Amino acid sequence: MNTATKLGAFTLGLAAVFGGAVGVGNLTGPVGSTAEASSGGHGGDHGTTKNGKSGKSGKHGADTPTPVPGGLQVSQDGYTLTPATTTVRPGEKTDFRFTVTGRDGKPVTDYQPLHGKKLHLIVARRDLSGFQHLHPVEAGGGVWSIPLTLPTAGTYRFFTDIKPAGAAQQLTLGTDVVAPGNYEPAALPKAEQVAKVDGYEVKLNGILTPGRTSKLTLSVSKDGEPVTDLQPYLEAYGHLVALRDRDLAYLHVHPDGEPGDGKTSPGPDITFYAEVPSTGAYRLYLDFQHAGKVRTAEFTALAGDAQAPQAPAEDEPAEQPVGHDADGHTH
Ligand SMILES: [Cu+2]
Repeated sequence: MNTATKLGAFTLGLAAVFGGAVGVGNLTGPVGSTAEASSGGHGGDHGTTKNGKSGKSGKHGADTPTPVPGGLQVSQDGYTLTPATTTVRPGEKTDFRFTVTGRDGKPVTDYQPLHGKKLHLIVARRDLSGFQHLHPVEAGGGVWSIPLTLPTAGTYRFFTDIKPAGAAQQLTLGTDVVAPGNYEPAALPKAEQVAKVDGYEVKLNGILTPGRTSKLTLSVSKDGEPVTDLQPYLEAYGHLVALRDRDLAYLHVHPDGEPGDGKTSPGPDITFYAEVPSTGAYRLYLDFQHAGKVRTAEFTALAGDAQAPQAPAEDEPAEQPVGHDADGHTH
């Protein structure tokens, strides 16, 4: 069939384009161990974040080897993200289709749901604008389908958060998709602790410290009043994705606590534990649901040397990265 031929061709094309990057990934250490240590999960797998301590490849020289963050590889642990097309016309809605192929080369059809979905698709332009969090549907035979519009020209990064049945851990695979045309890359917005969206104001407290678990608190208010009736969205009061500036390394962190656990309130605060792999700038995207609608608040945050401005006075005294406890989850 045409489709099969097409997919085959794309596999080859992607292999050629991304060969270099994949090679680098392989050189950094056993794929299994790096992936296991990655904190870029969509939440399902707790207990995999013994990050800074887990490296053992010895190929990085004297420094502690750093696990490879999620989203940088199109292929990992034998699973490969294969879009049916890597070009999408800007501004036009298309039926975007892709497969994830497994070790046997066939499309994966059996997934373990993560936060209520078998597959989460995150899209962002490479300048960190145009964030979308989508949930494609299964079109049969392991093919995923989603109506998609890339609003403006540019190169976009597509991430799939998945846990194929039988895979050792969940994976974030990434591929580029181009919307051809001239475009001006947007400058990264400066680091700010308040983001506004749709009449909501979200305040970010906490500091990202590379290699350590950092507590982040996001407080949602509307018209100056704290929002205390956030609605569960995908089994949480908030979902936070962090993308590293320039290479779009991907971290998906989840809140501390979940709806219905008897101790997590529906706002105004949503607490996350995040671990960023390095210093530098990150773009944070918080999805939250209120009054029946999901909105995304975006922040630029600086980790490490280039730290964010001091937290305001009302921040908790021990806002510094809370040492993480034994189970080391990424919530
Ligand atoms: Cu999702």
